[in-house]
This record gives sequence, structure tokens and C-alpha cells, in this order.
Amino acid sequence: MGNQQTLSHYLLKHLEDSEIQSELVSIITDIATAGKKISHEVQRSGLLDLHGAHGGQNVHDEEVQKLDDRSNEIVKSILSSNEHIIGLASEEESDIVDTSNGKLAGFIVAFDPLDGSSNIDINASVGSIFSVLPSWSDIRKDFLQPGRSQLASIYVLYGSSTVLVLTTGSGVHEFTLDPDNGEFILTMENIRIPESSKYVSYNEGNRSKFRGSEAQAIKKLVKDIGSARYMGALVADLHRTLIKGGIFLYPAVKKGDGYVGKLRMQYEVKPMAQIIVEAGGMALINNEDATSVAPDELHEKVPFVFGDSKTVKKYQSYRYDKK
Ligand code: AHM
Ligand code: MG
Repeated sequence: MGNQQTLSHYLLKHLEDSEIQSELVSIITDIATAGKKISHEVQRSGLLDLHGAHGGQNVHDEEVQKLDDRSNEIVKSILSSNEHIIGLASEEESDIVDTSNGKLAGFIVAFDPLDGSSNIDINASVGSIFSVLPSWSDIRKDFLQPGRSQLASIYVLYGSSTVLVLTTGSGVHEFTLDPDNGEFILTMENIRIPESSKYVSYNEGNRSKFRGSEAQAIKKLVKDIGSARYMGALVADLHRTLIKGGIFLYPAVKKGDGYVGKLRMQYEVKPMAQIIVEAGGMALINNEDATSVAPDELHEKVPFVFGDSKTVKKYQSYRYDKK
């Protein structure tokens, strides 16, 4: 293949007008390095005894897998030595990691080191997600900025090939890892979500736990357009939606006396919402634009719906319009 563009060349050109070009290039390059290392481990997980549970639970009371733990260590060790990054927040850590060394302003990164843990042991797709934000002094407060304040949102999908998809606020671009030379190569520029599609994606097993109005809306949607697809790993479900269109829903499910979301604002919802919106789609938390909602706390979980605009609007009309 002639004229291949590597991620670093692309970023230098793409960000040439940005006042924070060198900082963003450095941070995104480090994220890509972490992605390469995790991809390497994911591919060898069966051989390296990295399948199965680690034995502990994370802050969300979920069983931590060995690869979750390993991926978290990889990201932490690479990003904490980046001079521009002053704080990290991980889905697998109970609290923020301060990497400021006394610096007052810089960049903070929230990440889910390995999303879709239930796919690890079965050789199915998993991914990593990163959200890059500016920070001025109070790291803890600055993590609670809404999605539209993100300087970059990135995911790496470890599928049949490893792809890195990013936005820095001007288009969504995909890079594929060339296993022969270890470079991420530009494979899709300015991805736009197809206008509509027949795919509806949600965990059918949760349907009886949805609110009545939600279950009704989804039933109508499936009847109207539906062909079901669900990978159980957000990065993979989102990548399909980005390329093929359709809608993904993880509505609130009944727990005790109330309803709770599953997906995490910082590590999943904010960065994925920015990517979807930047590609021309829509992302919702309840009935609000997901990129404008500010989290109340670090590990907050919310209901999340996203997809091509036509299908999301159809869902909104079924779910929220008063008859
Ligand atoms: P994880 O970060 O522990 O892997 O959980 C997040 C995952 C998402 O990737 C996916 O969209 C969702 O949980 C699937 O949940 P469920 O198994 O309830 O359908
Ligand atoms: Mg996750």
C-alpha cells in the first residue's frame, strides 16, 4: 500500500493550528503506545495465563479480571510518566491518581483500561477508552467537566484487527495497527455515521427490569426497524454503530426501589458521546444531550443511548413524546 499516514504524522498535521499541539500529540501518542501494549497482551492472554478473575473487586463491586488489572497497570505506568498529565482517573481505581508533581495546570485523563471484561475469556472483542480534559488547579473538580469540554476522546478496539478511533473536536478518524511494523495507520478519515440503519442493540435479558415506558419504546423500535445486534462490549457495539448506524441502548434497570444506569460517565459515556456526536450522531443521558451533562461524582453511572440521529430521534419520540 502506498502513501500510508501514521498516527504521529497525521496528528502533527491535523493539530498544526492548535495552541496545545505538542501536548496533545504527546498524550495521544502515549495512549496509542498503551493501546499497542494491551493489544499485545490481549492477543497472548491465553498463552500468558491472563484469562480469568484476578480475585479482587473494583469500586463498582465487580469482579476484576486479570487482564483488567494488567491493562490498568500498563496505562497508569505510561501515562503517569507523561510530563503534561497531572491526574488520572481509572474505572479500576477507587480514587484519582495525582501525577502533578506540584504542577498546577495541565491535562487529566480518565480511562477504562479494558472495557467489556466479560468478553476476555472467549476471544471476543474488548477495548480501552480514554477521555482527555484540561485542568487548571483542582483535579478532582476538573474531572467533573461535561463531555463537550474534552480535548480528545479515544477508543482502541481489540477485535479482528486493533483499531484506534479518535476525535480532537474536528472529525472522527480511525487508525489500524499494522502488526508488521507496530504503527497505527490512518484507515478512515472523517467518519460519518450512516443516516439510518436497521440495527437495534441492547441487552434483551434486562428488558423486564426496564421502566414500562422504556420497554414499550424499545419494543416499538424493534418492530419498526429492528435487526438485533449486541456484543456486550461497549467499544465493539459503538464501533459497529459508528460504521453501520443504528441505535445502542443501556437504559436504567430496576434495582431495589429505584432504577440505575450501568455505564460510567467518566470512562465510557463522556468520551463515547463526543465521538458519536462529532460523527453526526446523537447521544443521550435520559432525554438530554450526553455531551452537555456534567457528572456529580467520579464513578457516577448513568443510562446511555446513542446512534444515528434518525434512529435516536425516532426512539425519543416513542419514549418521551406525550400522546
Ligand atoms: P466493564 O467495564 O466492567 O467491562 O462493563 C461495561 C460493559 C460494557 O462494555 C457493555 O456495554 C456493558 O458492560 C454490557 O453490560 P451487560 O453485560 O449488562 O449487558
Ligand atoms: Mg467499562
